[in-house]
Amino acid sequence: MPHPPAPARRSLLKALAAGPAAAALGGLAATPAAAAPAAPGIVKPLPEAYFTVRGTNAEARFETFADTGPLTPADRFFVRNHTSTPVLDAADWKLTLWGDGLHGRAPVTFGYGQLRSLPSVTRTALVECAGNGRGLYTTQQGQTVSGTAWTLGAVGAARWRGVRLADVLHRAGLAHDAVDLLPRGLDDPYISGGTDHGRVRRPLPVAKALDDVILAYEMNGEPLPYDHGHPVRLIVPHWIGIASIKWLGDIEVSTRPLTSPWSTDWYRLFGAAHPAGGSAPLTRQTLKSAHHLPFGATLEAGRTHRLTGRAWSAHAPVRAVDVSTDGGATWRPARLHDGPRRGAWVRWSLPWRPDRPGPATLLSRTTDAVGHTQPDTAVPNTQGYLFDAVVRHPVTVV
Ligand SMILES: Nc1nc2c(c(=O)[nH]1)N[C@H]1C(S)=C(S)[C@@H](COP(=O)(O)O)O[C@H]1N2
Ligand SMILES: [Mo]
Repeated sequence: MPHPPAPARRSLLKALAAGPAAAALGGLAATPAAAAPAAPGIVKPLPEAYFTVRGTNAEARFETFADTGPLTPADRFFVRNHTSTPVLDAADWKLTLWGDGLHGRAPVTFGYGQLRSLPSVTRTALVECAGNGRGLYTTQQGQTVSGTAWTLGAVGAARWRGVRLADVLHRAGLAHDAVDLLPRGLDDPYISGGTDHGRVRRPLPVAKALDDVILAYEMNGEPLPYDHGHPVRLIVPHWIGIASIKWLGDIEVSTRPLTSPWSTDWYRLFGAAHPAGGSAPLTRQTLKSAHHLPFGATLEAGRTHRLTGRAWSAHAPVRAVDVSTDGGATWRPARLHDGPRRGAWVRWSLPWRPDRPGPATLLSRTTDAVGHTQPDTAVPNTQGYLFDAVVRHPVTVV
């Protein structure tokens, strides 16, 4: 059995509670929110106007994306932490590749400076948690599922700059018969239900790694923020968020298929509608759309409102968004404000003039260029992954 090398040295700066120091670090402009509520282990400020804290995680309030463009600013981006953000110093950081899938079979390391000196690539990609929308299995479909009850804000889009993982693998001497990688984070081991599951890690097939995966060191033109993986994280385009390992420390390279609890126990589909032992490990995200309105928003009768929102699909560019303002009885095509590009979301709008006061249900439905369309009901799974159904968005006309 190969043994992992010692973890890369980490610089344990003082734990930063969300406070004045953290505010200074995050560089956040003055916001309407009062004091930022602390989420255990998240460094950046989490103004209540922009975030809902859920355990060790922070969900973005989807409606507040109305004032953002195609990219989600780093200080507005959701955070999903299994434990807590490690504050790492790029100067001390190194990445170790090791395993029988390397020619030399000896570990190969890359320092931060070395990585920065390799040819860089920049691309826009969404990061979306596999559980985004999980809460709707319960609120919309009446099903009990385990996990963080996100609504729709466990997603964001950013412009990532970094090095192709393919380039690093080739420099490290990738063997032709390597099949799987196991990238692992430098955050603390994840302990749940009394079991130490070790550090966050999930197998990544070599084929995907060579295709479009990036070792990212910049987010929207700035060094990666602490909470989003500083100094280096993976970005695995179109795949569920867990694939994009933050605070990357080492990558096992193997000629045999690898597993971790993140591919065996979690991030697969279990339940009556799925194969007895569970589905294959999840890879691609699904498709969704949402309104830039809080649930229960009030809108004035007798006025024309400009409904806005966004739509996205991990399969293909968004081709159309249809919106219903009468609970699904009739539908109108929304106007799309961004060119169709896979891996980016599309902002949409539609005018609506409600005549009478009372409750109303708004719906939006994405169709992508290869014909996927959001179903009325998502097929349930016990851990509530990949919610894809049309969301029934309650509002009140006053
Ligand atoms: N090392 C490490 N990587 C991680 C995680 C983590 O807890 N530790 N969470 C994963 C999950 S489940 C998601 S959805 C994304 C979230 O990325 P973000 O916090 O930058 O939005 O990071 C992934 N990478
Ligand atoms: Mo996630």
